[in-house]
Amino acid sequence: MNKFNILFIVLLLWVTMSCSEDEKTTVNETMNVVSETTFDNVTVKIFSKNNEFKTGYNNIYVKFYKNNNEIEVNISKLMPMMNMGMHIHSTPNEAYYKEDNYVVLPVSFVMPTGDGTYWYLDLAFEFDGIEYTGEAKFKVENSENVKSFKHNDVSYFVTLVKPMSPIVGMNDFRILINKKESMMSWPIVENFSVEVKPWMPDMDHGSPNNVNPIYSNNGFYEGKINFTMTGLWTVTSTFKIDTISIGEVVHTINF
Ligand SMILES: [Cu+2]
Repeated sequence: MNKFNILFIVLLLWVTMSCSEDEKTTVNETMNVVSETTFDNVTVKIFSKNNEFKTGYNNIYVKFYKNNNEIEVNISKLMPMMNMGMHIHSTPNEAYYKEDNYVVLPVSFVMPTGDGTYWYLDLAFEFDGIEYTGEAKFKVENSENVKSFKHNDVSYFVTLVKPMSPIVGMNDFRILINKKESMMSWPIVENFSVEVKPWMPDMDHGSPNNVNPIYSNNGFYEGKINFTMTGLWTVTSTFKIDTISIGEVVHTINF
């Protein structure tokens, strides 16, 4: 083997090793502690992969600690709730699951934390034969990602899930639709047909080749939107049941 070959192999090994190291540390590097609450002697830490939670689709990551050591608890309740002073309400959420030692709870926050209000996880869990219950509070900032409309006195919430990092050209378009049945019940909506229309209000033009979202699963509808240039776009989604329009929402995307 000549010198050149050895150099090449060393270089290849170095590149491979640094890549796999990057992959391993990505989760920790981007995970931020959003809040920390202690229930007697157990601490609940809430994490986000972004700097903060925003209205719209988020994963809430949760870990439990005793004496600074991670512990595994038996959860019997993990519900995202908002306390608005006069009343409390929940928000659209999926079942929680475990991933990389985190308990992961996908939610769509329908409103931001405001004056005299707060978001919290309503928690009940057991560790070492002791039952713990309480509230783990956290903050939700405002965003443009959740819009709502009313039809027959029922409110529908439409969460923009994709694109979160829009590009010039074709973008995956993904929305989540929930119906507010009560303060605690936000079921998914499966029976809408959706028409999507991107528009650049400052320039008075739309774009060609958009693909209307169709229902996929778990309340998500998937389509494509074409942003032909950067700038401020409105994306109007019109909802129909049996070809009859029942409402629309407008999401604003600026990039
Ligand atoms: Cu609220």
